[in-house]
Amino acid sequence: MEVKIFLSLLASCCLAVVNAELEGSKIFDVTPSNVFQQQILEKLAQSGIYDFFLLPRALNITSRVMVNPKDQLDFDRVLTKNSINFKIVNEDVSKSINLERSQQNIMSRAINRGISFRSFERFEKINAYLEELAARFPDRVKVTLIGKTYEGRLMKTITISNGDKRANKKVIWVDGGIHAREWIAPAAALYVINQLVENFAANKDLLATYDWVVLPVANPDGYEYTHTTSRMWRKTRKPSGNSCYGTDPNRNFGFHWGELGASNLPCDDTFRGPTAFSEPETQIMRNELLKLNGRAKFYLTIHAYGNYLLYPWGWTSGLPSNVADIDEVARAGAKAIKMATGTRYTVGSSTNVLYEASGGSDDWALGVAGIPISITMELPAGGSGFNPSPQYIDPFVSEAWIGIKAMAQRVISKY
Ligand code: 0X9
Ligand code: ZN
Repeated sequence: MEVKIFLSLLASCCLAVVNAELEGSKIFDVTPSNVFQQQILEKLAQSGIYDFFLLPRALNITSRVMVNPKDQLDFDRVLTKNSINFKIVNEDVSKSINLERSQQNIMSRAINRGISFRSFERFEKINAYLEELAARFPDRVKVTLIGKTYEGRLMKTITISNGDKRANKKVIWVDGGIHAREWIAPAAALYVINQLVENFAANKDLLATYDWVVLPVANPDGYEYTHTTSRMWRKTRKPSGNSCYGTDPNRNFGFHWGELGASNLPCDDTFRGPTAFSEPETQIMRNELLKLNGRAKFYLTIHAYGNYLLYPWGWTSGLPSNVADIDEVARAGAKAIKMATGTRYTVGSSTNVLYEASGGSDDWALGVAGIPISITMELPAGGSGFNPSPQYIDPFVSEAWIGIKAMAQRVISKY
């Protein structure tokens, strides 16, 4: 009994810590219907005051933004004054996050061994799962310590093969969790691992001529911070000046670094960092991808959200010379998902279908590492918030896997 009381006190204390800053925050869907309204939304997005989950990108396209209680009056005024269409899709973000946490707690208590796709796993448990697979399937699985994060967490990749030990096989690289709060991304990367290793017989064709290297959590410090302290954190955690923390890893890669769509202000969510590759986490990714030395043919980075299959470039509206090949792979993914579940994905270059954002890992993978097929997969959002609630992890990640398999098959048959 006493233990129960203690546990519930502990839960209420920590929920409050995680969500205090989000109490009363609302999420708005806003849709500009003329150029003037779109410019206003772009200004609001650039102001750094509001947390745009989906940035404004075109007329009649809805963007989603979280607004703190202290800014709501002003925000409301701007929308009303300019007759901008909006809908409040979440009246109090802290309440949905509390709900997510209690569902998380229930599920993770129910499952104490291995990983599950019924709750979002913590970083240590994800690493433990990788090691467990290496111990259970030593012929087909290798775990590599690739470096340490700013806060000292161990970043590990898992290399999955069919056990034939042929050196220098071609490689498919998958990473998830470059952005801390996009919890569904590490879950999807884990599902890729789970299927390739534990469901090997069904997927062995994907491993016949290729090895897969998966980095399930590319920004572990940020990921843990979203679990312990601030659910909507996006960046890494190294102090970056002005008493602000973190760099947006997806603005920190060294290809057209610091150009459009990347902030130079340390407190902004899209801060590009003081220099290209200023962050240990992006350096580690760069080094690993370069070590593959031309073997990697497909770079896939998983994000959330918006149902997009994006490809370079994100720094210009121009297109890479092999755009037809990349587009074909991305469309194969979108088509497979559409046929399986009916979910629609938008396919196109980042700049042309989403927005300009330079310093992304996908642009660097193609532009510098020379990986011919480079794609950012933005998984769907859940409900009114950022991520699906835990009961939807399984359907979301298995749907993503259908698209990933189709893209991989296309790459394997072409290269
Ligand atoms: O803005 C981003 O970094 C990605 N969207 S997200 O909502 N997950 O933050 C899109 C990145 C697309 N790629 C490039 N712009 N290079
Ligand atoms: Zn992202």
